[in-house]
Amino acid sequence: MAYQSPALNVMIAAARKAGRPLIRDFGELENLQISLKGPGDFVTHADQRTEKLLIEELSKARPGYGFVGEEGGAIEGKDKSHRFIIDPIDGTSNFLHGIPHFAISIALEREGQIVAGIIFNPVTDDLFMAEKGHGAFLNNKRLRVASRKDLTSCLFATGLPFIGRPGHARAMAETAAVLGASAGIRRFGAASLDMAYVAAGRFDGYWEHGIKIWDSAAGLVLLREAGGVVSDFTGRTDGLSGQDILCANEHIHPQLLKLLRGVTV
Ligand code: LIP
Repeated sequence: MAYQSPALNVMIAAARKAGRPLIRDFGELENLQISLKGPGDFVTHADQRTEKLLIEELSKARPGYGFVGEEGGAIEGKDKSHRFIIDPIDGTSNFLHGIPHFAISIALEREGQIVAGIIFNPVTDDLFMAEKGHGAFLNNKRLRVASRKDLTSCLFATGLPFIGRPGHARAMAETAAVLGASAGIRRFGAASLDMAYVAAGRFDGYWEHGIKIWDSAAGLVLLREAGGVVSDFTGRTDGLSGQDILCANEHIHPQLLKLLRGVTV
């Protein structure tokens, strides 16, 4: 049974509450795909409304905590030692295209350290949760990273830049290097779920450049509590900005790091 502190319970309750209207919106999208205006504005609205709802719910239970969110940026709280890091819809493009692979991601930071995180896909009802020192869970089932030691049998996830984002040549070169050394790569489109899937042993590792702290914060604690190693591309595991992420089990992490650092563009 998962250990759930009062703080984690508050985060779970907020995500479940915000998840219900999000499922309705996701259903509505089917009609909007064919409308002239298209679903873009609708999704922006769903994103903003979900973040607002999460902030309202979390503030009721933890008044004074600060926030940093994808939509609203940073909100200073009276309590300077705590803040929630929120992504209302991680995997927005999937949501927009009617692909049920997106998540509400909430992390709790205490004195600059991520101490708890949840990643919730409201469509599949998958709830990943972790609290520092108390393990990682998926719907109450304890999670552990995969135990593979050989790169050639590993399945990896990554994120790729799209139009308007830098790093296309590097992404192609890194992808080629990993394709030539592993059992394959998936690009599922939601960084938080990619990290959760590594924690669950579904993927053997994941890497991406240039994401944001709200994409990765909950995944950081989940990965570590599942026995994984998370670093940036210098190999640093502490004080991560959450923007350049490489994670895997302790055997695969150094091999993947070496492979990706060897890529030149
Ligand atoms: C997205 C990620 C995705 C990544 C994109 C983007 P959003 O987050 O989860 O995997 O490749 O760069 O950051 O914008 O849907 O919250």
